[in-house]
Amino acid sequence: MRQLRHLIAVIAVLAGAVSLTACGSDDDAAPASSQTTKRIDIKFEGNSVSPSGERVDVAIGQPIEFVVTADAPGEVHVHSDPEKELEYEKGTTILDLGPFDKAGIIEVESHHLEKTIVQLEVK
Ligand SMILES: [Cu+2]
Repeated sequence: MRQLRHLIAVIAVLAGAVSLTACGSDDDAAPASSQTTKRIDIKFEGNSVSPSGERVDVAIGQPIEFVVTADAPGEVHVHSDPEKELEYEKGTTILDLGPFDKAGIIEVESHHLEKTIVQLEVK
């Protein structure tokens, strides 16, 4: 009986580790950094997106999350190095951009709409 309980505990730990690495994980996961997460709300509706080209300041090493609300699925293109394509679903999707470790301006675009969503000014 004791061994079985031990096995169950091991499985629970493994399951926890897997869910942490999964995409679009719940937002109750502990942040990797001590800096507060920068949350940017992005709303797609028809052929428009808001924000639309605004510049947003973020700190070097600061975790960044997009909270995307959309009426159709799509993806955002992050002009970081390396570049990232992040897909979102219809409804609300949380996209984790992770922190950036270099100063600079990173454009975030919707290629589908041919619009710049935000320019992240990392400094
Ligand atoms: Cu692009």
